[in-house]
Amino acid sequence: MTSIDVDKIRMDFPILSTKQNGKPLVYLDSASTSQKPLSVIEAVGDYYRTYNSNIHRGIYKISVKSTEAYQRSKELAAKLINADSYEDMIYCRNTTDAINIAALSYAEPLIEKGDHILITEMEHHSNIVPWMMLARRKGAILDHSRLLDKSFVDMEDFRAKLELKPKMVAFTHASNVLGTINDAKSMTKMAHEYGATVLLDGAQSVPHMKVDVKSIDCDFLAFSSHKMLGPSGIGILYGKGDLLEKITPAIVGSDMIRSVTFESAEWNELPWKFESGTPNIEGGIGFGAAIEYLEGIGMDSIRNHDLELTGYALKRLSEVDGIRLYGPGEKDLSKRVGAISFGMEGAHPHDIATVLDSEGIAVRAGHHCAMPLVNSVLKQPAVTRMSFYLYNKKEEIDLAVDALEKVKKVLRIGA
Ligand code: 7TS
Repeated sequence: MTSIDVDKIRMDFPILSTKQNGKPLVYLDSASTSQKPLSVIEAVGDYYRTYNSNIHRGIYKISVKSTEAYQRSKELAAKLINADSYEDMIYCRNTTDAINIAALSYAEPLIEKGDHILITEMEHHSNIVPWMMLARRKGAILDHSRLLDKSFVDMEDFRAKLELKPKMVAFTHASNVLGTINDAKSMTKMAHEYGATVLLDGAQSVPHMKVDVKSIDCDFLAFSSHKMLGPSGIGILYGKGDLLEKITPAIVGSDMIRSVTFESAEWNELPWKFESGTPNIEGGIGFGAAIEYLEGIGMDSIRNHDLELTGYALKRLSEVDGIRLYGPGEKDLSKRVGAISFGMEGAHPHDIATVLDSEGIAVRAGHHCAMPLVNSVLKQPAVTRMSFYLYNKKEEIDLAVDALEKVKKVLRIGA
C-alpha cells in the first residue's frame, strides 16, 4: 500500500495531464530533472507579478519582501537537511556548481603536490572533473574506490585508499545510474578517522529521502533544486559553519563584500560572502515553495513510495526476456533509490528510448554523465534508465514494460 495519494498529487503537476505523441505523458526521467507543482510555478510567477526587486539593496517594501522570501527559502532548506542555520546554505546554480565552489574555494588552497583526493567509481562527471582538474593543477593524485558486484562501494578498497591519507574525500550519496545508496554515515566516519574533509553529492538523495547532515557529519553537501520540484539554475552547497567561515571565496564582487577600498576588501557574513552578484532570486523563492511541497507530503512517505515503485519495477523488468538490470537487485531494495538502468539484448539504449517516446514514455538513454562507471565498470556504451518520483504510479511502470515488448517487435528481436 502506498502511503501517499498519487492521484491527488498528480493534479498539482499540470504537465502530467499533457499528451506527447498523442499519448498521455509518462514521465520516467525525474533523475534528470523533476516536474514542477503549481505551487512552485505560482511562487515564481507571483514574485515576477507582484514583488520583483533585487534583494538586500532596497529599503522599500517589495525589496524587503523579496529579501525575506529568498532568505526564508534558505531557512526551509536548512531545516530540510537539519543544518544548524541558513547561514550554512550557499545558493549557487546546481550540484555541479556547488562541487566546483568547494573544490575552488575550499580545496584549492588545501591540496598540495603529492596529496591524494579520493572519489568512487560510481561518480557523476560533476564529482570527478572538478577534482581531476584540481589534482592536475596541484600535481596531486586522484584515486577512485572500486565497486563490488558492479553495485556497491567496496569498503575494503575504500579503506585501503584512505590509508593513502587523502585530504579530500568526495562521493555520491546515491548513484544516478545504479540507484545505489551509499552508507554515507559510515564512509564519512571512516574518512574523518583518516583526517579527510568529506563532500557528499546529494543530487539524487536529498530529493528522495531524509538527509540529515548532522547525523551523517559530512563537511559539505551539494544538491540541486531542479531535481526536487524546484526551478533549475539554483542549487545548494551546504558547509559546516566553521569551515565556511575560514574559506576565501573564489568568485568575488558585488553583494558578497562588506567594505572595499582600492587596496583591500572585507567579506560579508555567511552565507552571503559566497553569493557574488545578483543571485537567482526567483529560483530561490521557487525552491522554497518546492521544499514546502515536499515537506507537506513528508520525506518518509516519499521514500516509501519510491521504494514501492522501485521494487515493483525491478520485479516487472526482471520478467522481461533479454533485460539486464544494473545496480542492487530486489533483495537489496532498501539500498536503492528509484533510478533503474537496464540493457536489452539486441537493442541499443537509444532505440529503446526512441520507441518508448513514440508511446509518450520519457526515459533517458546514454552514459548519464557517469562515463567511467558505464563504460569501464558496466562495460556498456550506454544504458537506458527509468527513474521515479512522488507523482509516478505503478500503471506507468506497466506501460513502460509493455512498451519494451513493442521495442522487441520493432527491432525484430527474437524474430
Ligand atoms: N551528481 C549526481 C549524482 C547527479 O545525478 C547529477 C545530475 C549531478 C551530480 C549534477 O547535477 P546538476 O544539477 O548540476 O546537473 N544527474 C543527471 C542525470 O542523471 N541525468 O541528467 C542529470
